[in-house]
Amino acid sequence: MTDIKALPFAFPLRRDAVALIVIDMQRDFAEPGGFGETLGNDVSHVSVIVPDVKRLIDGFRHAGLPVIHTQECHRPDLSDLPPAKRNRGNPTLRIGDQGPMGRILIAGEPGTAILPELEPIGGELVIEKPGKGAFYATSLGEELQNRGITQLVFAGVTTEVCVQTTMREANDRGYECLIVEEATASYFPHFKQAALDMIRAQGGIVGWTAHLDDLLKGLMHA
Ligand code: TIU
Repeated sequence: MTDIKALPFAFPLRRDAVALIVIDMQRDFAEPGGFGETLGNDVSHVSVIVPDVKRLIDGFRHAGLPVIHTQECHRPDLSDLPPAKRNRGNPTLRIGDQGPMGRILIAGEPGTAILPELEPIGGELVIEKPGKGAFYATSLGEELQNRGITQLVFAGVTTEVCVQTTMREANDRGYECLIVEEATASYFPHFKQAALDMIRAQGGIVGWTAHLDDLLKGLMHA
């Protein structure tokens, strides 16, 4: 067990039980013309964290610890896309529409892919998810159980939407969850700050927050 400097108190990292989960670092959220931009967002808030997410992924890989990736996406026939999600927000392009990077948020389309800098490598689990939370309508819970994973370190986007939703799902399922501040982003910096504050409030009601350098230092001793 290695104590990681974190808030609201040290995180007891166990190398036999921990995995990194990188949420939705997809072109559709980080590049112009994708889903994030069709919702009216400034995607530069997402692209700026890519080097720090890469450092975190590399830290786990070098330590020989598992890395899991998620992708928010839907089937080409839209059978897993509720109208309530497709129609929300009156976007310029809806999920399933043809955009400059292919059909918006559809499995297999160029825009749906994970950013090339952060591409999964052989053997890493990739979970395609139709919801904001990664446990909903996916095999994630089963996959974690099969691997004996009980601690999740979170990175990815967006902090208050898919990351926080998944962290809350995991917390209710008994996982110990930690989010790395520099490796997550929101289109709204004040929402990122609020989400981090909410997660670690009340004695870590949802989980822990830590800085990237402290997590990486801990991984070297794990
Ligand atoms: N719009 C927004 O903030 N997020 C999403 O739609 N999905 C994720 O967070 N991945």
